[in-house]
Parts: sequence; C-alpha cells; structure tokens
Amino acid sequence: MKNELKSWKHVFKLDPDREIGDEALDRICMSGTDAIIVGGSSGVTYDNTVELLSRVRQYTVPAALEISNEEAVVPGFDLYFIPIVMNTSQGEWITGHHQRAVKEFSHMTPWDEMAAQGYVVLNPDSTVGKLTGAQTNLDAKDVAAYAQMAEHLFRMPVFYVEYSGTFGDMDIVRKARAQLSETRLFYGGGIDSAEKAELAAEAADTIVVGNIIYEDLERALETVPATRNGA
Ligand code: 1GP
Repeated sequence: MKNELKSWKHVFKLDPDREIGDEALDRICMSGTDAIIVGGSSGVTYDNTVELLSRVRQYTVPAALEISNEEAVVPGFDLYFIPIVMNTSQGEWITGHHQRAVKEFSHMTPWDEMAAQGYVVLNPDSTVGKLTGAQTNLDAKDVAAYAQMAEHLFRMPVFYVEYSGTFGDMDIVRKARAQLSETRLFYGGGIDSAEKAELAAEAADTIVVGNIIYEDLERALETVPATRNGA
C-alpha cells in the first residue's frame, strides 16, 4: 500500500469525531476517490476510530489511519500515516509522541505499513496550528527548503502542506513540489469546490478534502472529477 499512495490524486479525510450518515458515507466511499484517510486533530478515540473503520471497510476503497493520538491506534487499516510537524519548535510533535508510542507498541508495530508525513502547517488559526505551535509565517523558499529536507534528509514518502480550514497559496505549493522527485506532495485545506480542487490538483500531487464533506456533500463529491482536470 505504501507504493500505491504514489498514484493517489484525491483523498477524502474523515474525522472520527464528526457524524456522517450511512448514505453520505456510501457516496464518499463510492465516489472514485483514491483513498480514505481517517484522522482529526481533536476528539479522536479508539472507539470512534474503530466504529468509522468498520463502516469504511464495507467498501473496497483503501483506508489509511493518520495517527494523531497514541491511544487511538486501531489495527485493520491498509496503511498508517505518522505525522511529523516540521515547522514547530515543540519536539513532542516531531519525535516526542512518536517515541512514546513506539516504546509502548514496539513488539507489534507494523513498520511496513507505516509512512511518515512531513507536515508544514501554514494556517495559524487551525486547530492543528494552535495545538502544535506551528511557525506559520513562512514564504515559498522556506517551505521549499522543508520539502527538500523531507525528501533528501528524512526520505519521507509524503510531504504535506497543511492549510486546514482555509485555501492556501498555490504558488507556495507549486514551488515546494518542484523540489520533489520521490516524495509525494499532499495538499490539504479549504478545498470546497470543483474550482479549488482543480487549482490544488494542478499544484500538488495529491489533494486532501476534509471539512466540506460535513458541510456540503454535493460540493465535496464534485472535487473528485475536478481533480482529474487539474492533474
Ligand atoms: C485537514 O488537510 C485536511 O487535515 C483537509 O483540510 O478540512 O480544510 O478540507 P480541510
């Protein structure tokens, strides 16, 4: 599955802490998206993650868990993403939580199913930005340098430009992607229409659509075909 993510163009991110009805979930899973990522910045528990996984598992779409809380690590996903925030000085978001989780689960850590994501968080008002103390006042060169580090120093499979909640600067995204050849650039944040999906898909390798699923399902679904136009 780690190799398969290299072909993902569009991903829906579902938050276990938010309600989604069966019909809406059916349409998301059958939409033609390349994968479902399960993750959120707050309120993610073992129980709500298991519940969402068991519902997503009724479909063939690949399911990945983005681990944000070591208490909510649920077996049975196709892939596990390990977020590492590159633009924070708070070490707990770089190696702290990770080291504690490995210490606890080292005997059963499925290393082959794990993929590190080098996150650069650029919306200071987002939950993840506040939580991680991200230093968001960065220009395109700053972000491009992080991209190079993700690929060449850390050999991360994913470099994730995260604007969660707001549509970001596609020039920054484009310039960061220009640095990458092996590492895949994920972009997420504020994609709430076909137009924005197209713009983001033109700048990034993979686009991640989250919040709009819960606000306007039809518009969320339109982002899937629009991604093919941008890519
Ligand atoms: C959040 O990048 C994702 O982690 C998607 O962002 O919720 O703003 O779509 P939105």
